[in-house]
Amino acid sequence: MLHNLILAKIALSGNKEKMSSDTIQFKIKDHLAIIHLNRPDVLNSFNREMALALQETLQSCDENEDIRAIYLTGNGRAFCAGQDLEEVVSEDGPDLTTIVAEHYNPVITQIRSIEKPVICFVNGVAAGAGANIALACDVVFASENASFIQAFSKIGLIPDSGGTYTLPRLIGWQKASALMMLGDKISAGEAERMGMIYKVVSASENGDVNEAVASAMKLSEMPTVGLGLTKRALNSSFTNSMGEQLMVEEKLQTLAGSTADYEEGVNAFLQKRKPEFKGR
Ligand code: T3D
Repeated sequence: MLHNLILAKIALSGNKEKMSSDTIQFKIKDHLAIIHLNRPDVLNSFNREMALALQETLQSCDENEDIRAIYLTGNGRAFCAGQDLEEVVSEDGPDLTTIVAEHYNPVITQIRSIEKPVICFVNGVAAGAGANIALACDVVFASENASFIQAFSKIGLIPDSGGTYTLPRLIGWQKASALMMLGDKISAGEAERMGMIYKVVSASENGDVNEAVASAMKLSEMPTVGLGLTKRALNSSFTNSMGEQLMVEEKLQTLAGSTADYEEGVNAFLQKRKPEFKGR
């Protein structure tokens, strides 16, 4: 049973005021944080409130030592349709620079820098910033009826939310370039075949746990420090030479080897029992 439904607290940029927002739903099950984007009527497109609420929620996941993995998905039929285009045309809406600098860049930086696995389940269409937020996550599952659209070119924008960094590294420069320029819709199956996502899974029925949730639960019980250091090593591999990366591995393996979970893992193997990892 999922429990501990908490309305995310959001911090308005530039002041310390906190307010509740129901645009993000945040639950904790054992050691797993479960985050739902919750603006289903507009396909979970991002307005300022939801972007700030997501940042606040991710920050609390980072700070809470009991949380050892994060699962991100959307409510309703979509994962996320990117920027709320009604907001950008409203008179008091944020400008483009603010949207990128204060909404999307911090979210991508958090997803990549939190040293815990972030698992995304793309439950439906993921467009624009919504697609690139999903692709920034550590393990991306998608339901059979999900799809991905680099929708930016259709409205005269360039891909943001780390897309120009992430997508060519996932699927190669040529395919990334074509998808970003043409704005073609890619099915979940095609995304898996291209290496854009990890795996397509069946949508859960009657509340049954699907493979994405099961994998997230499993990751939340694994050696958290080791997984976090794996993420740190992968992050640095994008810009390092082989020699530099070998040095990173040497340093981070030493750190991983000093954890109680490493000791437990080795002992459990030798004693032929199931390990009980504590995330330390
Ligand atoms: O200034 C800036 O824009 C900076 C931001 C940059 C980052 C970005 O993310 S740019 C990309 C923004 N997103 C898009 O361009 C995608 C727009 N949406 C779509 O192309 C389609 O909705 C989808 C392909 C995602 C899904 O199509 P479909 O046919 O399944 O659904 P629909 O009928 O188009 O949408 C359902 C409702 O959601 C509809 O409202 P209604 O008619 O029921 O009242 C639609 O207007 C609303 N909706 C969908 N996407 C957005 C949206 N409302 C506001 N903003 C959206 N992005």
